[in-house]
Amino acid sequence: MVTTDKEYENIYSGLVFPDNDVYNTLQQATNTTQRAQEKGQASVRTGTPRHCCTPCRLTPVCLGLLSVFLLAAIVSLCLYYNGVLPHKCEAANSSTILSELERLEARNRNLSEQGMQLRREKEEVEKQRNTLQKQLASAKKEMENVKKDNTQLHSQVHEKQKSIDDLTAKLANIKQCPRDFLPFKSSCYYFSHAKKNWTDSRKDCKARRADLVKIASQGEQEFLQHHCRSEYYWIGLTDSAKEGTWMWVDDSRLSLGYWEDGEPNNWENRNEDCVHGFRKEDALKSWNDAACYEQWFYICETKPQ
Ligand SMILES: [Ca+2]
Ligand SMILES: [Ca+2]
Repeated sequence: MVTTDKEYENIYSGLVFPDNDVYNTLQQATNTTQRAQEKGQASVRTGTPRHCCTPCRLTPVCLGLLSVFLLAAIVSLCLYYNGVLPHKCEAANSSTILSELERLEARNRNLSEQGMQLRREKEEVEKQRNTLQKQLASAKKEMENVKKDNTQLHSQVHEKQKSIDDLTAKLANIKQCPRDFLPFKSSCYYFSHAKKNWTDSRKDCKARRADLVKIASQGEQEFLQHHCRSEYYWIGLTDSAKEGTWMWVDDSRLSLGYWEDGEPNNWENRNEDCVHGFRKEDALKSWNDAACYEQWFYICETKPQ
């Protein structure tokens, strides 16, 4: 009897799906073939025609070849999964490690170059810093010298200013008498060259920024006597405000006079209210009261200007 379709289906299913029990299927097929051969021999013995058994003899051959192929496939798969794949994984891991190592080496080289660049920049910055420190030290030294010179200059300026102030003060004290005035001690004196009455004489003195002379000391009296050329000169003394009360032009009252003997006498009640002097030899006895309208020389007095 030939192999049934069900049995071939099992064989092909075992080839297509190796995970099934291939060996069981092959064994069933082998058993079936053996039973078929035994039946075929029986048929020969019983006179069954031979042309019906030719395909039956090819089937075991095919099944044997398939078994060999399957066995080779199974061995290859076992070798692949148990031997080749780990090697491939190790190779892949090694390749990844080498790649990572190369990447790290490249990064290390970059970092080294960056480090060298930073060191060079650091050296350059340190060099610039040292240069700036030297310049700063030089500038500080120069500034100190300038400050020292400035202090000395300030001291010199202060001394010069003090000298100028002293000279200015001295110059302020050195005042001169006006033109045509003669100095004596702290005053200046003008001896007129024209004769005027007492009132006009005083007006002329004021026009010269002065007034009729006030005689306050014996030395002043003697000085005036010396310069009077033996003439009469009006002085700034009068009792026109109150008879007998002699007042100076600065409204101070007479305390010490240098009158001639018998003067002031307001002679014959002629209203002698103004005083002239100096024609006498005795300087300390030269004043006389006279009428103010008389024409005499006059003496003006002022301070240095
Ligand atoms: Ca008088
Ligand atoms: Ca008189």
